[in-house]
Amino acid sequence: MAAIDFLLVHVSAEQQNNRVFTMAMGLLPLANMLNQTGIQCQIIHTEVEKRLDPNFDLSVFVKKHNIRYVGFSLHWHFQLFYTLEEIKKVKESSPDTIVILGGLTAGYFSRDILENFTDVDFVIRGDAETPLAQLVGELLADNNQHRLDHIANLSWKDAEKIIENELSYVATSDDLNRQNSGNAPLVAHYKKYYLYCGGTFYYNIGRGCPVNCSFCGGSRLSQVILNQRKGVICKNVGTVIEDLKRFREHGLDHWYTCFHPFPGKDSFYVELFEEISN
Ligand code: B12
Ligand code: SF4
Repeated sequence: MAAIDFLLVHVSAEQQNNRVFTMAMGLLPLANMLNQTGIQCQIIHTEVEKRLDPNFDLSVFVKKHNIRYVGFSLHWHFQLFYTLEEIKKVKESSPDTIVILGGLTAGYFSRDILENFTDVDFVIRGDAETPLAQLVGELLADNNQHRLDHIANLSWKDAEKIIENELSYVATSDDLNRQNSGNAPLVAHYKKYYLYCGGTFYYNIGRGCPVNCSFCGGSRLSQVILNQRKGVICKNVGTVIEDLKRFREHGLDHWYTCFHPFPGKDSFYVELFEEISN
């Protein structure tokens, strides 16, 4: 296996009737972005690994491969306990490993997490693309003078003080258009992972939501609070087609989406599906 500079991890959760198995969709483009800048990044889904090898232990994997940076995706709140348990074990066996958290739940509870869980070094709140690239750039730079105060959306510790940099990076449609979301092999054992997801890949053509369902943590209002996102953003049809083609090249042609950006106006999807049928 090639050396891994940065590992992204999804930890599954099972609580009463709620099961969190699929990874946050945003992980694949993040991993791809890091790889494009020459940083070897891989995604590990701990439950997939355990199904393939019941003795799989993330902390052993991290130590064996001498992985210095591990990013945990804490998106769904059900994952909180399980993710922190894995982090504890990783830090026990590899104390020098730097742990970075991201995802909706991590972002909202960044201060509580940093205050109460000393094993977590950084939390990226909201959209992560530019902040993660900057953070990894700083951490990998060949000096000990890391400058962290300029990295948008970053929460970190300076001695015992918790510093929350401004939540000023909000991804734009142009950012999404530059992303490659379909590089499925970046997920270890991706064929098994997608098989366990019912042969389906989850992929949204944009971010945000135009409405406010009262129960939803991703509604228009929630997005303002969590991500500073004030409107919906969308990829253009051409780049969506490119992503779908990439998934297909990796044997994945069953797409599930959950995104309705323009209520009452179906022209985007009509155009997209016309393109797909061509
Ligand atoms: C699409 C969607 C789904 C899809 C696909 C989910 C997926 N695989 O990502 C499906 C239908 C499968 C789904 C299922 C569920 N969902 Co859902 N879903 C959404 C929805 C509508 C959109 C999410 C989205 O657009 N994401 C955008 C993508 C690109 O970004 P992302 O994946 O979040 O990743 C970015 C950041 O989070 C961050 N990031 C993520 N991980 C990491 C890790 C690191 C290290 C870093 C630095 C950054 C980082 O960086 C990424 C890029 O910026 C939201 C509501 C909303 N409008 O936001 C609810 C939402 C996220 N879902 C929610 C819930 C509760 C669920 C379920 C638990 C429901 C249930 N009880 O079964 C399940 C969980 C299933 C599972 N994981 O197995 C809640 C989460 C609330 C919470 N904080 O826990 C939301 C907010 C809706 C709600 N009801 O409140 N969901
Ligand atoms: S439409 Fe979906 S994402 Fe938007 S607020 Fe309602 S439940 Fe949440």
